[in-house]
Amino acid sequence: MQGVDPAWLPDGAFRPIGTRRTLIRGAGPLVDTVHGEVAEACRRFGGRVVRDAGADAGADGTAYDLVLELTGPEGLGSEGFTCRRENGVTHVTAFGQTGLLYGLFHVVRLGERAFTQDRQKQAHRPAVALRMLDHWDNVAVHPVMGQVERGYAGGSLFWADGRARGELLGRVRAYGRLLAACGINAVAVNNVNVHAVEARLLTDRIGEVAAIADALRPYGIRVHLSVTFAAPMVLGGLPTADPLDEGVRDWWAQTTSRVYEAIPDFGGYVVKADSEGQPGPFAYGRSHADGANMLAAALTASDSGSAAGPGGTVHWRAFVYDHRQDWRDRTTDRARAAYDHFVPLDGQFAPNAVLQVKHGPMDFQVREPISPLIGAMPGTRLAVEVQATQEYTGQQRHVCWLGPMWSEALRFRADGESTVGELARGGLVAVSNVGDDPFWTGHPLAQANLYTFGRLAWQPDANPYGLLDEWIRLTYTPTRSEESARLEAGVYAVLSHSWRTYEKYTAPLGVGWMVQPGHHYGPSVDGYEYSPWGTYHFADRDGIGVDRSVATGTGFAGQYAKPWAEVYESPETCPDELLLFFHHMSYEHMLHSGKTVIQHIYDTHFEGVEEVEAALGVWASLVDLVDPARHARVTERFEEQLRSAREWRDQVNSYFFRKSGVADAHGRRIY
Ligand code: GCV
Repeated sequence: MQGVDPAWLPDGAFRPIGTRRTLIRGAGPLVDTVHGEVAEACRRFGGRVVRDAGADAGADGTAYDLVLELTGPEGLGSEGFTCRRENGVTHVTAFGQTGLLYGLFHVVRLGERAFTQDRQKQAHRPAVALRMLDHWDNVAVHPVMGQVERGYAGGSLFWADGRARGELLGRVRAYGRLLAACGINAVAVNNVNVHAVEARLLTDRIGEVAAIADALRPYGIRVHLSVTFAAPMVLGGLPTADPLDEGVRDWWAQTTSRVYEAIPDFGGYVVKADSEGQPGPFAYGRSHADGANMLAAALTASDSGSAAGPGGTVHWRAFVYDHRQDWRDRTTDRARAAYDHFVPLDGQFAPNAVLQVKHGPMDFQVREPISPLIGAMPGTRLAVEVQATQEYTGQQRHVCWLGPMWSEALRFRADGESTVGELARGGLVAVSNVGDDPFWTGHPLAQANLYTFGRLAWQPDANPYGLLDEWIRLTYTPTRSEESARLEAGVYAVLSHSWRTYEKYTAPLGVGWMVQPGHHYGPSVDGYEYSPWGTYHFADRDGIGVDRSVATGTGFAGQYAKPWAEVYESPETCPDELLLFFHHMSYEHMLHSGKTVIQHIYDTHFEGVEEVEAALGVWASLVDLVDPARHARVTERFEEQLRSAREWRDQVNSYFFRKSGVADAHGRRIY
C-alpha cells in the first residue's frame, strides 16, 4: 500500500515462500485469502502456486516445497494448525480456514528456516479464543477527545468528521492482514464512550459497520460494536432503558436481529455502563448482571441458526467507580471499586456475557498490581483488558514497549494454581494504538506493542523478549544481510528495557498519576492530588503513598486471595515496585533494594534520563541501516522523549527534595 509502512509484513518476509512451489488444498473464502497471499509472493519472487481442491499432495508429479491443506478435525479447533517438514516438504494442515491462514503466517514468521530445517509435526492453537482490539474511535470529532479518544496515531482508520471513511477500506483490509499475522481475531470499531452520532451505528448506520466487517472478514476478523445502554431511549424513543422492562428487551432483540441481517458473523456488543458519565442499570435499581444479561439474551436469540460459528457476546466492562469523589474523603478507595461492585454478582452472568476487566485496579498506570477481580470470579467469564495506546506511558512520543508488563500480568497466578487461559476465558483485549498514520502507530516502534499483544493473546505464557526478537526480525531484517545482526541488536537495545526506563523517570514505586490532568502527558506531581478522580499520592513532609492495608488503611489488600493478601499487607513483604501503591512510607524507609525511598526516587530519575540518552545514541548509530523516513520519525520522537524525561526528572526530584528536605546522597543538581 503506497506510502504506508508495511510494518511486520514487508515484501521480503514473503521471499522464502515466493521463490518456491506451493500447493494449496481446500476451498472457501479464507483459503482464497491464503491463495492470494502466496500468489502475490510468487508473482514478486518468481515461485509457483497451484490450487488443488481434490488430489493428494504431490499426485500431479510436481515436487512441492510447501503444502497448505484443509484436513479433517485434529482437535485443534477452527483456528489451530499443524506444521511439519519431512522429505523436503513443509506441510501445514488445518481443520478450519482461519487455521490455514494462521498456518501460512506461521511459515512467514519462520522464514527460510521453514524450508531448511526438518521439524516434527507440531500442533499450534490459541490459548485464548477471543483476541480483540477495542478502538476508542469517535465517528464525529468530539470537542474534547477529538476523533480518537486517547489516540496518538493520527485520525481514525474507520471514521472522519462524522462519516465512514469508505476511501480507506483498502487500508482497513491491510490492517486486518497485519492483525491476522499476529493472531488477533476481533475488532470493536468505536469508542466505549458512545456519543449521539456513534449511538446510531447500531441502527440506521449499521451499513457502515457492515462495510468494515466486509473488509476485515477475509482475514478472519469479526467486528464488535460499542453501544450505549440508553439506546432504547435515545434511538428507540422509549421512556426507559430498564433492563427488566419487556418493551426495552423487545427493542434490543429486534435491533440486534437487524444487526445480524447486516452482519451475519457479528461479534457482539461492548458496553461501558455507569462509568464516567455513561448511562447504566443503576438508574433503574438494577444490577450490572441484569444489564449484561439483557444484551446477552438479545445476542443469543438473534444469532441462533447463524452459520457464523460461536454466537455473539456482550463484553461488559468492569471499569465502574465514583469519578466524583471528594478528595477529603479517606474512606473511599477507587482501587476497591470493581471488586466491590462485581464479585457479589459472580455466577449471575449469562454464558455469553463476558466481564471485561482492566489488568490493574486503577487505570493503565505504568505500574499497578493486577486487578483482584482476576481470579475472584470463578463463575464468570472474564476478559482482561490492557492498553496498547500509550495514554499513561508516553503517548507514542516515548518509546515504551509494554510486552514485559503485560506478560507479568498474564503470568500472575491469583491463587498460585489457575492458568492464564482459565483467567481470561472471555478473551484478551487491548485498546488499539492504531490510526491513519503512515506508520500505523505514530511512533514506528510502538508497532511492537501491537504485535506483542497479538502474539501474547495467542500464547500468554510466551517469553515476551522472544516475541520482540520475532517482531524485529520480521520488520527490520526479513532478508538477512551482513548488517542484520547489528540492526537487530540495536533495535532490541532501544526497546527491550524501555518500559522500565519510562517507569524510572515518571511516578515512583507504583504510586502513579503524577501527570498533567486531562490529556495525561508530561509531569504534574500534584496534578490529580485534589481532584475528584480518586487518584492520590498523599505526599507530605514525612512520606508518601496510599495505605491500602487491612490493618490501618482502605482494606484493598484484603481483596486478594492468599498468598497475595498477606504479601501486600505488610511493607516488609510488599515488592518494592508496588510499595507506595499499598503503603504510606517515610522517605527514609529502607527498600529491599538497600536504598531509602527518597534515594530511590533520585537515583531512578537520573538513571531514567541517562537511559533515554543512551537509547537515542543507539538509534542514531543505525542511521545507515534503517529506511530514512522511519529513522527520521523515530529520531524526532526521541528528541521529544528526552526533553520530556528531563522535565519529569527535574520536577519529581525537586518536588520531593522540597517536601522532604533530604539531600541527594550523590550531590547531583536538584532544583
Ligand atoms: C474511553 C480512562 C481514559 C478514558 C477512557 C476510560 C475507559 O479513564 O482516560 O479516556 O474512556 O479510561 O477506559 O473507559
